Amino acid sequence: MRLTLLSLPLTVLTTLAGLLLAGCGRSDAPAGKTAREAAPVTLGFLVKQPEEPWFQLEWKFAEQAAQDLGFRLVRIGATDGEKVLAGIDSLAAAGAKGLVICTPDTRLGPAIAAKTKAAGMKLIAVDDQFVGTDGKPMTAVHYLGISAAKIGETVGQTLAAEMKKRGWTAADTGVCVASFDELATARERTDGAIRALTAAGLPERVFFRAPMRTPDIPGSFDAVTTLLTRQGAVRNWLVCGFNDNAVLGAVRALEGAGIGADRAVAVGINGTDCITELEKPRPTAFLGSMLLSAKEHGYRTCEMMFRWIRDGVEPPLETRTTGVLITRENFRQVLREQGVRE
Ligand code: FCA
Repeated sequence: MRLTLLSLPLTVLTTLAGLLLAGCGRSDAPAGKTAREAAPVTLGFLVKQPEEPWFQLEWKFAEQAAQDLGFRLVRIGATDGEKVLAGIDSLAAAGAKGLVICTPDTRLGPAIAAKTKAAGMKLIAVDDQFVGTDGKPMTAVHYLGISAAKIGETVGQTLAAEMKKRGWTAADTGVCVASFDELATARERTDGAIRALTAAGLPERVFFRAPMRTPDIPGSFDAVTTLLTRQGAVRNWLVCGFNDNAVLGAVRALEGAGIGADRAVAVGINGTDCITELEKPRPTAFLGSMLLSAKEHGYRTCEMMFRWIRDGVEPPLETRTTGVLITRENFRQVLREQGVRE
């Protein structure tokens, strides 16, 4: 259903969203007006990888906010710059007042900021912070993202603890880093993991980077396959990456090289894209993941945007969220508690 909707033109989506919401009660209508009389606010929520469970969950929680607060939500999946700019044009034509966006390319930041400003739309970047023409983060644009370094460090500490538990040593262990350095939040995560593993006593020579060409499972699979053909002498592997897919691609590449759960241990980030992996009856090398809060990223960003538009309450310029480790032992319960799963 969601994918079918994605392929529809934006105007159709907007109409559909309007129809769907028309019947919903709106407890947040301005005083003196019923929900039906008040012109509903339209907000756009654009994501870079609509097929990734993480982004589908952000949308799910954004929709919850739309229902609770009574605004219209237009979901846009935009995998490249052209689609982003076309999406903003369509939103402007639909009279949208705000955009929450995880852009496919953070260097589009200045263009996105200019275009939304010209259309009178407020803007919040989510997950991936915009980068200015000077290569620095655009801190003047409101942003909600994860505490990337801290979360990466927890990944590293978890891997170090597991290595100790298994009695592996620096002499027989390598660290595979499925990296995607062109994205700042990705680089901060893997740098954090490397820092923690270094602090746990691993020397520089045991770290091996596998730079991903694309930020998805095939991108990681290819990069790690190449790494493994070069480093065939390494006995055991610790694996980190910037998100679940980066780590899953690495785990599949290790399996392809005949290295399974007895010789490899991997920890992801997102916690939303690895659920089927954790459900597999036989444990793979994928030990667990840092579960991020899709609700904070999807619901809270929309709530901030809505209050900003309706009540003039400007959100903080920067908000950072945390993560919690899920493993085979606790993932069902934690996912239920966080509203990710029934
Ligand atoms: C980035 C990643 C996503 C998710 C998000 C919080 O956008 O690509 O998978 O980790 O940050």
